[in-house]
Amino acid sequence: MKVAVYPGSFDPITNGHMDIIKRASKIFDKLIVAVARNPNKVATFTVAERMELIKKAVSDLPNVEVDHFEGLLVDFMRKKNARVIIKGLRAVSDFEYEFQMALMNRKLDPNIETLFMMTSYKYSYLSSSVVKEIGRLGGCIGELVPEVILPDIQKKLINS
Ligand code: COD
Repeated sequence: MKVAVYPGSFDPITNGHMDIIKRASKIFDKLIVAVARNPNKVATFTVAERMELIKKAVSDLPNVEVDHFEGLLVDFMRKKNARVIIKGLRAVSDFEYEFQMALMNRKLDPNIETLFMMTSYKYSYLSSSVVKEIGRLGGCIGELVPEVILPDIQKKLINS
């Protein structure tokens, strides 16, 4: 069984993330969306909230699982018996950081490969930070996040 892991902060999940999830889930038998808990980074949504939002958004994708991890991604990969990390690339600016992480993860575990998927053109400008900024200022984020979780995200952002 080919298992891949799509790790990220997902604070919160956007339509850009969803596009990668949908496309990767067609290639692998199982895709695990892994929410990173980073104690050094202040997140807007708790890990539990981020997982809940993703679960709602992927409810129609039967081979997609939602999980979380703390610590090294390669340790989580081994625990899940997965060898492939999926990453999304939006622009050249993503490349340097992702390239460094891919090489470092392979150094930590030579059995692990990182596969990059190019963003769809219409999501190339989209990030969780942009969603949070627009949402907090009362702007329309309807086309930026999955419809099914739009009210949850709007409510949290207005109150944060
Ligand atoms: N279109 C396509 N892809 C997108 C889009 C979009 N619009 N928006 C984001 N993405 C991609 C990102 O490029 C990334 O691949 C993924 O989606 C998740 O994005 P974010 O922003 O939610 O998450 P990040 O980039 O903050 O996640 C970083 C990790 C948590 C994956 C990383 O820090 C990590 O692996 N941490 C664990 C600790 C560890 O093992 N460190 C050693 C690494 S060398």
